[in-house]
Amino acid sequence: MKITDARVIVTSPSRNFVTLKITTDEGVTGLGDATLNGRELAVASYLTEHVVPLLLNRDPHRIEDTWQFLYRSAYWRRGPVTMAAIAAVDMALWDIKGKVAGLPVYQLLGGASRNSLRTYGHASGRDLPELFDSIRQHLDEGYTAMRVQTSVPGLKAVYGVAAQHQSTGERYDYEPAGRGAQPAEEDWDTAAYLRHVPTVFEAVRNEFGAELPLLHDGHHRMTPIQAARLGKSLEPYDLFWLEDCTPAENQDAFRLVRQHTTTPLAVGEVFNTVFDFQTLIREQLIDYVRAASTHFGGISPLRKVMDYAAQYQIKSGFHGPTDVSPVGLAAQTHLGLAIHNFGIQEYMEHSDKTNTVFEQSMTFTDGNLHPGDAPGLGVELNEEAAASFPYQRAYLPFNRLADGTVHDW
Ligand code: EZ4
Ligand code: CO
Repeated sequence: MKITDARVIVTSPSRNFVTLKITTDEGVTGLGDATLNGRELAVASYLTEHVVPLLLNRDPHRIEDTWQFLYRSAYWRRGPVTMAAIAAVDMALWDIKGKVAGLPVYQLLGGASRNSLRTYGHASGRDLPELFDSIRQHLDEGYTAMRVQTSVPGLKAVYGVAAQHQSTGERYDYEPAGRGAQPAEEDWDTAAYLRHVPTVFEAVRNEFGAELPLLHDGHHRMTPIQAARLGKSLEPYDLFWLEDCTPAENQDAFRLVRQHTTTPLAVGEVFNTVFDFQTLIREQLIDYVRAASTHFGGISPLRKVMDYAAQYQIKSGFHGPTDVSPVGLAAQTHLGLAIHNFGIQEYMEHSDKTNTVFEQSMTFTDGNLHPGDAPGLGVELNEEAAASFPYQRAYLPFNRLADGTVHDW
């Protein structure tokens, strides 16, 4: 079998997606997700200009060999653009292998280790009544675990609050990137945040009881000692995890956090390779791996990092925002079903427009995802629909402190 065609399709149904479509001489097609929020065209160009010419005439069955070839022959390794491009190739080849075998990809990864994947939804509110309504709405939709984000008194716009208006005036929905020529500027005050968050979780526990698993995302905004303090102050409310409490470019930072708190820690949505997790896993500084198949080089390396994590009783909590396309979400849903150390799957439902472009076999029932039993990944691209939603420039917001200093967003 040979690869005879590979094409990049950029489409923007509600938000931008970059998809690689590989075709073989036998007419089998495979899809891969290369979406990098706010930098989509860089990955599209990396693929079109430098990767697609290398794929032609290769054997699509040689997934590991192709991955190693693209990773090592570039000489300059890693980075989000390169790894999103390699991820798309990896996923598309798994998709093809599944279709040729007549099996869903999870069967090729060892078969199902569970019936379906528990997900968590995204509850948020500008104040407690709005947050409680959001939690109730998610419970009604079947979710059995919930990420909780709220506004902070004194701040105009805070990450993750669906009903809060962006400075551009648009609804600040789950997808934080705003279409336009410039990123939206938001404000931030860590001291105000640290004072406010524990009061929110106390109120949520009082209203909803002890059993509902609650998660929270710190979105890389704290220093290590601030993160340690937040973890400690949230201990009475028994979080499922505290995510991205501090940036992890310096993995050593997590030692300090870990010394101070038993709140479980999750990190890794912006990581590209296993090396980003090396110290964190070996020293058991985290509890959940947040990588996304799309930004981590695909299914193959994500499988490897999960096998490494398994030795330390660390579980998966793969990144599942809307900027992971239905193809990327399917890829990690197949993997999550197969691995033993699955933890939870983030699920941010895609828009109706997105679901018309990406036709999916995946099901969402009682808060649980299943990738379906269609051969391959179970996602097909409706190219006609995709073409009707051309790319639109969009950027993630950025933060400034009160004195004008740029702060982590
Ligand atoms: O803000 O993927 O846990 N989820 C997140 C995401 C990120 C977006 C950025 O594009 O932190 O919602
Ligand atoms: Co996050």
